[in-house]
Amino acid sequence: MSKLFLGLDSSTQSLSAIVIDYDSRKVVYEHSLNFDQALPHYKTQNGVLPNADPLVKHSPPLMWAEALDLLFARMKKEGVRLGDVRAVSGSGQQHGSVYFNTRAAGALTKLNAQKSLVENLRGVFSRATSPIWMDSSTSRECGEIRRRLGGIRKTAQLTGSDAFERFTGPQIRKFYKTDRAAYEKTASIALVSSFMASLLAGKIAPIDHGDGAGMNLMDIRKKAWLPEALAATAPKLRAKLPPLADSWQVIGPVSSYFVKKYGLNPVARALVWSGDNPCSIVGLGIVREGMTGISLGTSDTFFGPMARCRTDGRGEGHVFCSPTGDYMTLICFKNGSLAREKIRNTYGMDWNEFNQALADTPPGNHGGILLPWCESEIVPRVNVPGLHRENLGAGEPSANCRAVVEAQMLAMRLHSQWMKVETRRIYATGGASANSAILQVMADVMGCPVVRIQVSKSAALGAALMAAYGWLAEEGEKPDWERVVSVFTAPMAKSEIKPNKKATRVYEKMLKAYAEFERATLRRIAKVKSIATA
Ligand code: XUL
Repeated sequence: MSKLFLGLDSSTQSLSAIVIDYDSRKVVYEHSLNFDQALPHYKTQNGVLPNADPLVKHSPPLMWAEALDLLFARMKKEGVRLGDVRAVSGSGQQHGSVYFNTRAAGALTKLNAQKSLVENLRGVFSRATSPIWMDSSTSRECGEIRRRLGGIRKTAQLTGSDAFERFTGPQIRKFYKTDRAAYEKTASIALVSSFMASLLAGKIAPIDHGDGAGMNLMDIRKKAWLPEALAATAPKLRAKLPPLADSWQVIGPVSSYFVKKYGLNPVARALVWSGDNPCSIVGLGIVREGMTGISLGTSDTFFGPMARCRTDGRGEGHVFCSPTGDYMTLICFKNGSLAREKIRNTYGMDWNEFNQALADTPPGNHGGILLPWCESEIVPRVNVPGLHRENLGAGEPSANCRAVVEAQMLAMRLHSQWMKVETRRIYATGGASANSAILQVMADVMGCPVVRIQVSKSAALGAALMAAYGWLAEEGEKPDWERVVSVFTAPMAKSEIKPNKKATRVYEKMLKAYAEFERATLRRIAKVKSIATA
């Protein structure tokens, strides 16, 4: 019997599945189900319920459960060998929370295969909808929690991140403040990941350390619930939280619901799930300190493992636990493709002309710097959008194209220094990673080689690999992360882009000038703002 492992990914807009055959080292099945299209009766837009308040973003947990039934039904119909699946794990959009009442635990253990999951789950929620990561309605609660914990630096030091609107703790606090009766009726709070794992395991699942770190509730070093954070959030919270667990921990056999209904093997193991970012680093094969992932999308994200826990004193970057047992960072720069496209469009160029502009200008841009904060920026925190130039005129098209890319790469280098990790190889992914001219600037600024990796569904693949790891560990095989992931990720690493040593020396000097200009600009913005509000 082949060793198949199933990885699921419950994301904002869809539920995806990947099945891997561990011995033949192949992905044997891939499928995605879009919530809006497959389940239109929930009336979501891009997976989110419409709301009059633009800051409020909720989704219905029953939609995620119904999607799970639908996806299993499709896999069965399409002849996926579900009986050969040894273990199932999954990935969930981070931070979103599900609120169970006292009936939930009993209902989960007695899931009836004659009924649908939706029918089985009727009456088990103390809150009908789930706030998700796109919700930004909790600024007041963030302030309250941050103050109780001793400020930005301290909050980040204790929980891995400053208090952020989308994080679960501030969301729970808002629920407690605005609907105390429903909060009182809440017996158990789950993340999207642990909610889905609970369905598969037929019991309330633990929250894993990776996703747990995105709550502002977990002691990032001890990997345990942090009493001060719980007290700062809501009363009697400890009793409503499940235990924490390693990301690859086996919960137990899969629920008989999935055995009877879809033909899963009764000995198949249900694992703890994690968040999409922790799962993705496994799916991309980034499992050792020194490997860094950079995703170039609408926003650019920088993520990489850290063997030791360090936190960002400015509270801009996040620290989560990596499924491998190390730590990982996630630093999100909002003005990614957003800014590259804005500058390109300003000068009426297409991508070929943009790349030619990079070729026509020297590394270091003769000292020309552009801070491309076309929209408010997350790292560094900038609330007033604007373009800021030094030694650079707005009438120099080519130099401005180089300046936007150099600034983005210098900002990544500067704002990841707190990690104290030496990047030895960068794994570039996301839409703009197809552009070799941009990757060359990345290699030169970071002073290390860059490889492009194209992994579709990296979170679901990561989950399947975590299922394999957890199953092998339970079998007593002492699996090694690098070996487990290499099978699926190494062949996808295409030709390497090497740094140009001379250019790297130029950027080492330029980093100081960039940092100084950024600091001066932030000071100027703060001053203008304080005069305006005085
Ligand atoms: C991470 C974050 C998002 C979500 C949705 O902090 O908010 O990446 O995990 O993908």
